[in-house]
Amino acid sequence: MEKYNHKYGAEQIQVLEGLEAVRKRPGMYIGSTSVRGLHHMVYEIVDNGVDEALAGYCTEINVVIEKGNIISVKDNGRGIPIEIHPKTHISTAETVYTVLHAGGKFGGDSGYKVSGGLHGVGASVVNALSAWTEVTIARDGGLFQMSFEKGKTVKKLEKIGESKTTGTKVRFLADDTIFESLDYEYEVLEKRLREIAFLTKGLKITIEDQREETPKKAEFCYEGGLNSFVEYLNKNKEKIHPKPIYIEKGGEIPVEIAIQYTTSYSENIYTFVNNINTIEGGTHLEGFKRALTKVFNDYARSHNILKEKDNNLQGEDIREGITAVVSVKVKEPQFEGQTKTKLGNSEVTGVVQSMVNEALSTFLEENPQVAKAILEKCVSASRAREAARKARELVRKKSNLETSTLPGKLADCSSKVADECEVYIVEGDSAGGSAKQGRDRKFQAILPLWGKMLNVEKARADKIYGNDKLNPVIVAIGAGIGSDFDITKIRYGKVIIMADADVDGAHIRTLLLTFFFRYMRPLIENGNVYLAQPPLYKLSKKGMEDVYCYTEEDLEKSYKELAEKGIARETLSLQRYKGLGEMNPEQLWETTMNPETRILIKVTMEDAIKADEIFTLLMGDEVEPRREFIQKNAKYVKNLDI
Ligand code: 0R9
Repeated sequence: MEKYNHKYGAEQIQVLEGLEAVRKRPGMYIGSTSVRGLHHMVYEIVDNGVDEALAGYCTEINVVIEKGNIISVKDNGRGIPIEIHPKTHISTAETVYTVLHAGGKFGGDSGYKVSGGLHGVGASVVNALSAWTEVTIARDGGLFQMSFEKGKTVKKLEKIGESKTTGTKVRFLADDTIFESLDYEYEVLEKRLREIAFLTKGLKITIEDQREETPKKAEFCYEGGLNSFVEYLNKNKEKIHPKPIYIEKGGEIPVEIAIQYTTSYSENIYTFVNNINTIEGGTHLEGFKRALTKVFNDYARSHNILKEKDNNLQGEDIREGITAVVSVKVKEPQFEGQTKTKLGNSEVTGVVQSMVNEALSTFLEENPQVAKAILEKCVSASRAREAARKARELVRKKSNLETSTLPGKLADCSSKVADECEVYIVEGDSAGGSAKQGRDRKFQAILPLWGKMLNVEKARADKIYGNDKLNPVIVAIGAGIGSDFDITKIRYGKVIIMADADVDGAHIRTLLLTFFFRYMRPLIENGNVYLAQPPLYKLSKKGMEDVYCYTEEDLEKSYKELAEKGIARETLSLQRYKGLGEMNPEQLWETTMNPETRILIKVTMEDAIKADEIFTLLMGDEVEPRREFIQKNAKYVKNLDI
């Protein structure tokens, strides 16, 4: 049996120190040690397989969540090189797994490494943060294996058999002393793998969850690439033209774009850089938007759809109802913004802009039917915008939107320093009453909402300004909506949605999140939107301080902890809260509003996108998918009033 043994040299000692640094500050390398970071461990390994696919050598990647939360990722590429590396004097494969950033540095990246997780840190970080890792390589007719514990080599690469195929398989168990939890969410991994498959035309990706009795499975492979992505995003929407518009260009900065318009009023543009979702946009999005506005205006002018006297269509008119995916590959991407998901490379704007200018104007000339259908929609959006402006002015005059008249239902706080102020948007009048009494009026404002909400899916901005449910929310926040929205004017640093933990509460939450997502998006991007988490249960006993539990697991944990203190389960009385209204003001303060003890969940763009998707499904025009969703989720949506 061939062995790749070697003494540790100076480089190897440095290596161990490097991986020790990763274990000391895991957050710096993997983003966080929450489940989010845990999922990134999987993406890092999958990305290495995707790189091999982009280099043209791998056609399939298989991901398995094995029992005990062990992850296995296998690709059918060339296999990681096994020969002794001239610099480290150990096998290249071991080098990749033990030297920080070695994948790129040691030239194994096919010269053009474009894929990469959020942090692009690679195999050695995953290895450092795993209780154990096992790597099996099929290459040169042999099967080779090596293994590690907490980043340290415990079995050097050795030949364990023969193989007729080639490929790499990595199995690892994330270290539970580093991560808060090892519970992978199948749906989260599935969604990301589907996304990668859309972004990597022709690559087959499978996922299997073996943790349950009946394993969950999915397989993704899209020959249509981004076209399939856009069709998937629009599957429940009414399309304005049958096929997505597809543009692609190679070169130094490859760009791939698919566009399809629907009859909806929202704008859904998803952008990716090296397969990473750039939620905050950036220079590629900027270039895309500029070109879109110019091409449609030029076409409308030259085909007399816009007359000489007419104003140009504005960007937002042209983007109403658009679903688009923009994917670019950049060799040295600069990520900026709060969550480091905004592309900063200035050279990308011009590249995207000129390629869209050219390809889209050619497409419109060659497909006049499609051009006409889209422009009709844009012109109608522009008229609606004009109507909205008038409605807004009317409302402003009526209710002094921009001056001091706040909604009558709002119990405002006394502080005027937005950063320290919070507004609780509370479902129902009775909960609103308790919240008003229980709050700290210095910095907490309460806005009760009641009755049936407006369906924002079916309304344009003009209807929203005049709406008696949403108008108080807009006025209380004080920063306008849509393209008028000005984050510097917000009156509260925290906008907190407080709704019951039942289906009606979920309905209100979905509605408000969708509204914020569509009309006050910077509020979510800036991290100002929160969900309050009221307790589900109260455990009490004479002489004992009440114990509040926020989840089922929380309740079980509390029972256990109290039992350890000699308080038996049978002696405790359990109250289940059906709604916020059941709590008195003091209880509401203690459990849900006191900054010292409450639990607040910060809403991310991903939450908002999910809410928007559910919303489109529930409120949109397509009946069949809605029926399917309700049937599938019948036990949760029994009381949902739609
Ligand atoms: C299951 C996850 N897959 C991987 O981690 C993986 C890495 C990898 C790879 C190469 C091929 N397949 C891979 N799968 C590879 C091979 C060759 C050149 N470049 C890349 C070759 O045969 O010449 N590697 C990624 C980094 C490295 N290999 C290297 F640094 F070791 F070269």
